[in-house]
Amino acid sequence: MHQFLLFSPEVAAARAAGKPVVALESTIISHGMPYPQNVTTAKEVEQIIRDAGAVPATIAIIDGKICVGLSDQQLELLGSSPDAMKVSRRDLPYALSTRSLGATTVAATMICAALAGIRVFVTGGIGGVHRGAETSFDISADLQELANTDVAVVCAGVKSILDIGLTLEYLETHGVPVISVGQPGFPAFFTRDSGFKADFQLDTALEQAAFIQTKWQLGLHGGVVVSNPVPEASAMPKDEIDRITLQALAEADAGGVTGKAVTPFLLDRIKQLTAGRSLATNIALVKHNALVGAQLAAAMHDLPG
Ligand code: PSU
Ligand code: MN
Repeated sequence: MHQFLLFSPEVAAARAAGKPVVALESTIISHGMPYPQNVTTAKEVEQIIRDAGAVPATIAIIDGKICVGLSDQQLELLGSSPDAMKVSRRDLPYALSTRSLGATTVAATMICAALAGIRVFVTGGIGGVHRGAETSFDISADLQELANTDVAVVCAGVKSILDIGLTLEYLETHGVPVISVGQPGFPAFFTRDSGFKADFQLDTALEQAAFIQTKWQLGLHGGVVVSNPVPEASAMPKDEIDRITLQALAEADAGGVTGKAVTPFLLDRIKQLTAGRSLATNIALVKHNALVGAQLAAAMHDLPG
């Protein structure tokens, strides 16, 4: 086992028993939602995964270790510490060697999940190509990780704070398949329709698992995006989210926000400008993704090698 990995008792037991395990990220806890809803949601999401027959493994950097599976106290610590570091691929060696408290992004969670032998990972939204990337060069490291690391990522698409079309182009260039669940369209996180189609619609966990297994059996390394739209009843009105997104983007621009601060700034402003209503949508979509991810992990587990 890798020297930096530390499994919780629950995840260690699941590994020993050969049960399906689902990875969860922690930046969504520390930077994606306010306290205490972040901690409550994290626990509820874990329970949805257990109820669906898989074992949740929330990943974070604590005391110089990659913790795979967190205790209630560790979830509380992450959710309530304003200075938890947002850790992507670049930041992992720093967070570990300085023993900082680190919340892993999609990219860093994929790296840690792969080290731990976990092949399915559930989140809310992935990072992508930012609007104006042709001058800012702001492209999330999540996309490059999807290009290289063998983990399937269940998400509700990408937020319209990003350039969704360019994000899909980037994924195509790097050979990352984008699957959609239950509809042909690629979802836009708060809304079900981004105006773009996914590459392949695969509605059942068995079909998704067979696709992913085939990719890796071919030696085609890298991730798969499994995009699952927010449930209809929890989606936000498109015109409202479009207006607020433009305002948040203008404020980020005027405030000179750059680098790793851009995404948390935009997420935070959207939360404030929707008076918390976007939080309810965010929670609903993560829970729905947890169910789809647990079913996918179980299906992959049951496939004959
Ligand atoms: N998008 C969301 N919610 C999030 C994030 C992105 O809708 O919480 C977080 C994820 O952890 C993602 C990270 O991996 O932001 C991407 O940050 P950046 O754009 O700096 O790569
Ligand atoms: Mn960025």
